[in-house]
Amino acid sequence: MVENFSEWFHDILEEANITDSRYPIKGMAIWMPYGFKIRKYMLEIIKELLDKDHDEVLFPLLVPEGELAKEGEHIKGFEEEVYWVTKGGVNDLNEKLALRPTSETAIYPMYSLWIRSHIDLPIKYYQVVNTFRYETKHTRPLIRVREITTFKEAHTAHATKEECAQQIEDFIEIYKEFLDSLAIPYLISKRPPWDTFPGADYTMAFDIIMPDGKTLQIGTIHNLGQSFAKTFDITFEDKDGEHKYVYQTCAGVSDRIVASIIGVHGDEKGLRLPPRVSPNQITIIPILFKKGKEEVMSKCMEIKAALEDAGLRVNIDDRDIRPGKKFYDWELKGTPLKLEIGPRDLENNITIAMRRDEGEKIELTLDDDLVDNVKDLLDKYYKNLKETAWSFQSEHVKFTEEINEIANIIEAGNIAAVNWCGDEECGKQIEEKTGYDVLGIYKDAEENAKCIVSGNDAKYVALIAKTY
Ligand code: PR8
Repeated sequence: MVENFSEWFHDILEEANITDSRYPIKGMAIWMPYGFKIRKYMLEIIKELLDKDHDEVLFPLLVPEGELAKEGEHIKGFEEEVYWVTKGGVNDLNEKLALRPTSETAIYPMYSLWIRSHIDLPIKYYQVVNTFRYETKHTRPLIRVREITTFKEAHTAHATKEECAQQIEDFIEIYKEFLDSLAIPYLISKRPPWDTFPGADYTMAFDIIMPDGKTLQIGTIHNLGQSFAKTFDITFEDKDGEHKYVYQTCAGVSDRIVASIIGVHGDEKGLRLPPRVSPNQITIIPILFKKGKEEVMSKCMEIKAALEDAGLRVNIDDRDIRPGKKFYDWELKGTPLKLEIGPRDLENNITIAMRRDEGEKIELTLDDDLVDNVKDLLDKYYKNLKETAWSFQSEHVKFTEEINEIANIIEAGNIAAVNWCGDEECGKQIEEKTGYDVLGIYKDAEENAKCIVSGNDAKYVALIAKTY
C-alpha cells in the first residue's frame, strides 16, 4: 500500500509523463504523450467491446438551453455544474448554449426524429467526447475534472421494458470484461434513490477501492425508463399499430479508468501497467560496452522485430545513460517486462527477463521459443496483477452488524458492508450518523438478517464508504 496515496498519485502523473495539471484553468489538464498512449489503448478496448453491437456517433458539444432545461429532474441535477456560452464574438446569443455536461439532451431530440417504427429499434449509439462539469468538490487530475476529456457515453432505446432491463445487464457484462482486461477489480451496486442519475429510474454503479481506502465510482449504467422519452417525445409505432414511448438506458465511463489503472496497480516504485494498455509491453535494455556494442544492438533489434511480428509492443532503450537509471525509469513507467542483454549474455545466447511485479531475474534462451516464453511471462504478470488487486479488494470489504463499528472500519481503509431494510429513511440515517456514503445495494441479505438501523427484517447488504 502506498503510504500517502494522494501525494504519490499527484507525483506519478508528472514523473511518468501522464498529465500536466499546470494548465491555467482549474480542473483541466493536458494529456502528455505517455498518458495519451495509455488512454488510447484503454479506449481501443472499450470500443472493441461496444462495436460488437453498438454504433459510434459524434454529436455537437453545444446544447441549446431550451433542450437542456426540458427534463425537470435532469436539469435540477446538473444546473449548478453547467458552463454556458452566451456570446458569439461581440454579440449576445439569442439563446444560451451549454457545454454538454453529458449528452442526453443533445441526443434525445434527434432520437425523436430518427425513431418512427419498431423496426428502428433497438438503437444503440455511443460516443467518446469531452464533457464539462463545473465541479464544486475538490478537483483532482483524472479523478474529478471539470473537463472530462474521455467521456464514453452510450445511449440506447428499446421497444420494451424487458429489453431495456436486459440492456442494463449487457452493459454490466461489457464493463466487467473491460475492467477484467485491465486487471481492475470492482464492486457493483445499485445506487440508492437519492444518488440515482438525475432523471433515471435506477443506477447501477461500478466502484473500486483506491489504496487509501476511498472508493471511486468508475462507471455507471442508468435505466432511464420512459422519462426522457416522454420529455423528448420519442415514440414508435409498434407491431400492433399503437404509438408507444421507447424505454432508454445510458452508460458512461471516463478518465477515471486511467486513474484506477494507476491507483489500483501502482506501487512505491511507480506504475505497474496491465499489458493491454502499456505503451511498451516489453522494454529491451542493452548493456553496452565499447567492445561488442554493435553485436548487442543488432541482437536487440532482431529480438524486437521477432516480438513485434507476434503483435507485441516493444521499445529499445539505447539512451546513453547508466543501465541502472534505465531500469529505474521503466519501473516508474510500469513496463510489464524488461529484457536485458549484454555481451556476456550474447555469448551465452540468453537474455535476462524481469517482470515489473517481481524482482526475480529469469534467463531466457534466445531460440525459437523466445516469443512464447515472453508471452507466457506477460500472461503470468497480468494474472498476478489481477489476483493481487482482487485480494486487496476482498480483504477490504468488512461486514458489521454494529452501526458504531462503521467508522472504525472505514477509517482503517476499508468499505463497510451492512444489513439494510431498504427504507430510504434508514439509509439516510446511516449517512447522517456516520458521515459516510451509502454506495448502494450490493446483494440480498441473508435469511433472518436485521437492518442495522431499524432492526426490521433486512432485504439487502449495502456498502458504506468514504468516496472520492
Ligand atoms: C452520465 N450519461 O452522465 P454519470 N471527472 C471524472 N470523471 C467523472 C466526473 C468528473 N468530474 N463526473 C463523472 N465522472 C450518464 C451515463 C451518459 C453516460 C465519471 O452518468 O454522471 C464517473 O465515473 O454517472 C461516472 O460513473 C461516469 O463519468 C458517468 O457519469
